[in-house]
Amino acid sequence: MPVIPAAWRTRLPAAAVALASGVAALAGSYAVVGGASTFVAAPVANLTNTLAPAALVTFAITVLGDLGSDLAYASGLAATAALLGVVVAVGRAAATWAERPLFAPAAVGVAAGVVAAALTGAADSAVGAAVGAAVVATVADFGAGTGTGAAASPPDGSRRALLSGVAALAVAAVGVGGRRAFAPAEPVPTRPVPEDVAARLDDAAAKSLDVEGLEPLVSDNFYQVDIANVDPEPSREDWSLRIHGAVDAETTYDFSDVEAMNHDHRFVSLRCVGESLNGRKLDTALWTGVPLMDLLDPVDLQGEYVMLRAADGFYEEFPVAALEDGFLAVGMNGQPLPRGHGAPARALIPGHWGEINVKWLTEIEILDEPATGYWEERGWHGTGPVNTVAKLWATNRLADGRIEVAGPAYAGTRGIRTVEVSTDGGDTWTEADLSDPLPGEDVWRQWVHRYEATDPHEVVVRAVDDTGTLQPEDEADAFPSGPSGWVSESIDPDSL
Ligand SMILES: Nc1nc2c(c(=O)[nH]1)N[C@H]1C(S)=C(S)[C@@H](COP(=O)(O)O)O[C@H]1N2
Ligand SMILES: [Mo]
Repeated sequence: MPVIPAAWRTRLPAAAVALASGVAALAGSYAVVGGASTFVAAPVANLTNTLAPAALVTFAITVLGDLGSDLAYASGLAATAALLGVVVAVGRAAATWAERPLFAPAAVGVAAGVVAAALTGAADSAVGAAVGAAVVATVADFGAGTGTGAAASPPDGSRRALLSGVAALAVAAVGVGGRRAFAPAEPVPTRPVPEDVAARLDDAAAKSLDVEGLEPLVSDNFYQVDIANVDPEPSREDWSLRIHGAVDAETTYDFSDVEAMNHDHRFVSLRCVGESLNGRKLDTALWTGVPLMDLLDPVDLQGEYVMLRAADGFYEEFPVAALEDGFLAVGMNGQPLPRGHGAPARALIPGHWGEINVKWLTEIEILDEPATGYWEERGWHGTGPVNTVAKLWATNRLADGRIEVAGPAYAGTRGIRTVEVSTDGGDTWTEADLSDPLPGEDVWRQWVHRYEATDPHEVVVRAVDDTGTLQPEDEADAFPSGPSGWVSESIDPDSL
């Protein structure tokens, strides 16, 4: 058996008590504010994301996918619990040093509360953290019947550690469980959909191909990609958009300025450069907002480049020309823009990879020289136009015995001209049927192909964009410039 040094043996239980109090502080904050940006773990978790080495982040995105984001958040939570544990230990040490052991739980609570307040700037979140930490400290001290703090002897120490662990679990169960049960994660404001929006959504529903398992033309589950584990939530009242840099007249708009302008509705698809070739980070919505040029014309742009900045600390740079057809979206599918998609306002830059469609937009800075965006600093090249892709998302056996394959196809502002399908591994090709186009310059279409087959075979699919260019066959991973190649799938008719 490995020998644990005596000094460690006495300190380990104290560290366990501190960590348990840290976990309880986390749970206490969550009980009060939930997944809001004032949750005590939010600033720490978001900072660890930003500081993580580029190679690790790329691995998490391209290999782990959603599990990667979950692990990132889990490590952010752990880092916050550890930080609060250290703070709590300092609070307890202060009580011990002042020879006031009975005050230790209060000192622990105050220490956790002060740090939570400093991290989040929110009193309610801080009180939750303070109460959580103090409860565990109280149980550990008085439950173990010692109250002698960090100097407790090993047997007492182990009992205290055990008690505090149980108490932390109880606080976590009550805090997180209670929150989940009584306050739904994010109440979705459902407003009546305006008639002109409803008519467009009906049109999209009617044009969606009737294929089992294929998402409709307006996505019912729009993907989300965030640098933050906990998204910001600037209110409409607090939000403003500052346009500055190489401009003649620096200007700041607030939300009522935007609301007073003429609104448009646009079908726009978004695709993430970090997705896999046949992945699901490609979706379409009907967005409501104002053309960016309505905001930018009075400002008189002088530079060649632009940096968009956001409330979560995200920033992306690209040539100013791409702003010309850009859009500031404040609504999505007839509802106010949801928090996860950038409320109250996000940029939509037609035909470009998702990453420059900056959410929670707060600043447009015009630059004379090129600069480097958040993802480009981490090695990605995702500020340009999207690659053309045809995806295979649905494979069905029809009642008449035929096989049906279908999916979306997208080529940004180049548009989709045709989609070709091969059912013999790429030797011969047939044109697929396409959904009727939705109005819009930057929107996907759906394709479907139905055929007869009895033997196992390989289906390959490829799109031709509306300039007549065939989707390139060369295979490339998502990193750094987006996935490339033709989607293919082995199909065994007997197993359908
Ligand atoms: N402020 C901000 N904007 C952002 C991001 C972000 O993390 N923060 N992610 C970008 C990326 S990588 C993509 S693919 C799109 C995704 O938009 P969605 O989450 O609405 O689907 O938003 C982009 N805009
Ligand atoms: Mo992305």
